[in-house]
Amino acid sequence: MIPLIENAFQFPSRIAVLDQGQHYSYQHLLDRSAVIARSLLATQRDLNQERVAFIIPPSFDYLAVQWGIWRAGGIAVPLCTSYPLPSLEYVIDDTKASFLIVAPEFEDLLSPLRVREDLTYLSSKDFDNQPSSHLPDIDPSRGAMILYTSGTTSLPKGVLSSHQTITAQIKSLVQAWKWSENDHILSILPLHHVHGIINVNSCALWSGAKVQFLPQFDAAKVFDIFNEGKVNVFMAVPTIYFKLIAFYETLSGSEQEEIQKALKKFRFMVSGSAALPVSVMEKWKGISGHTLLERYGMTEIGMAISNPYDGERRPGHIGQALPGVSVRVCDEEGKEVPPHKSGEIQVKGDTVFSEYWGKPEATAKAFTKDGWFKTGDIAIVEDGYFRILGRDSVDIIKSGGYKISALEIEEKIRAHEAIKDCGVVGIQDEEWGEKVVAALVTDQNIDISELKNWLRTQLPSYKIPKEFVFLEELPRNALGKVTKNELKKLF
Ligand code: MLC
Ligand code: AMP
Repeated sequence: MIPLIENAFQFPSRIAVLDQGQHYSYQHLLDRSAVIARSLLATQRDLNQERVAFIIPPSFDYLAVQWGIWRAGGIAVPLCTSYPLPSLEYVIDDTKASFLIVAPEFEDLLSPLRVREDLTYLSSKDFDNQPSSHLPDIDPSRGAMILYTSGTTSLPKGVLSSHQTITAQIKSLVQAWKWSENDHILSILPLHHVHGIINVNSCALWSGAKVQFLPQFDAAKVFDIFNEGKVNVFMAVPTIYFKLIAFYETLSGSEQEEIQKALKKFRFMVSGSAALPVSVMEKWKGISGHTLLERYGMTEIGMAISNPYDGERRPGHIGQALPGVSVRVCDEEGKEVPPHKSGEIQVKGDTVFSEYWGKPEATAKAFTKDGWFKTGDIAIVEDGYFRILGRDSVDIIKSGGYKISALEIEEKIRAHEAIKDCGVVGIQDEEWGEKVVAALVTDQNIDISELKNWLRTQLPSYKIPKEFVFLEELPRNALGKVTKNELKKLF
């Protein structure tokens, strides 16, 4: 039994999704996902946790495929729609996916994979009615989804979560944030990460609420939809609020007034995935009348800490542990520290992932002996509110809500024939939170725009450094390690 899908049978006639002007009921989603599940199964009784990779823009089709994979007993592997082919192939190979489902707009990009014999290539529009047959009974402890996250290793790791884990993540948020069937959320975030998948879509669908899609963020379109007066819940990363504010400030007085009126009617608005600058929080309050609810999470744990729905939402703080989640702060020896002392956030509970896919050593290293997940985020508790102070690694960069590994980018840049060495760091930036920048060592004349174009064939564009400096050599300490804090000062 997959709790999220079982739940949907309670409200078949309610509208689940609004997409490109079309309305889809929960029954429609259940029917379409059953068609997809039966097509995937063909002659098998159960996909038995085979991995099914799919590349589909945020849409009704995305949800129907995600649910279809689950109902067939597969593990869903959503692919990032802005990845170039090598990054997509890495995920497909690492998960050893046996199916790849491709939306029409990605056919050209993915067509080189059609010839692969280890991969059944399917078009997302090709599923048709199969003779009705029983769908497998799925034990919730089975694997449900693998999401890729960058870390302190150069290659991204797959985070495996079970249906049980996903259910616990959803239930915790539905309770804490008082979701109901009267809610209507705008879904604008990419759907290969927990923020969009769990917090936005899955919480809404669990509650019998409505999900309205806007497949690509666009500030003008977001405000147009808000002005229609139907959306009452919004969740985004700080960069999106920054961009919305910047656009709002270009509008005329009457346009601003219309937006203000629409926003005041919202039930609540959330910011997360990166630190919310107090200035953004205050400006947004001035526009919308809402104090953004800031919360903290991670691909491996879903959401762990949140400012209260009803109580004080404290600027610069992330709040308290969410229902069903245990959180502690530990020093370097692994000993829990008292309030007002900083340490690493560690998390335990049913909301925590199962394993890094195919990486038992990395999984073991990520947990303490007594089963707490080590987030690598450093925090302090002040008057009952957690406040993030930083991270234990300079090689992890958060830009516009995306986690980026400096090591992955360095490795790609070093593969360029003209580059002898390079160092990548994240520097503070108002818009992006952190901005990716690179120091290059070369004895040739390099055209930066050519280098960037070459990198675009290797990496998604959001990982490409936005600034470069040239150095004779990288700053290193006595042990020969690049001193990244010195590098940051150069930008
Ligand atoms: C886009 N660009 C970025 C970027 N996004 N650069 C750095 N960081 C980013 N995040 C660059 C593109 O490469 C492009 O560069 C230019 O900006 C315009 O691209 P775009 O696609 O038109 O940008 P836009 O649509 O404005 O995207 C910005 C954004 C997007 C903020 C909407 O980045 C986004 O959706 N971020 C959300 C990520 C997310 O969901 N994270 C949750 C992770 S889960 P060029 O050079 O080509 O012009 C998690 C756990 C938790 O963190 O707690 O939630
Ligand atoms: P990801 O691996 O993409 O899931 O990103 C998770 C990371 O995002 C966390 O480990 C934090 O570093 C960061 N993060 C998420 N929410 C917040 C927040 N509210 N404030 C600061 N950092 C956050």
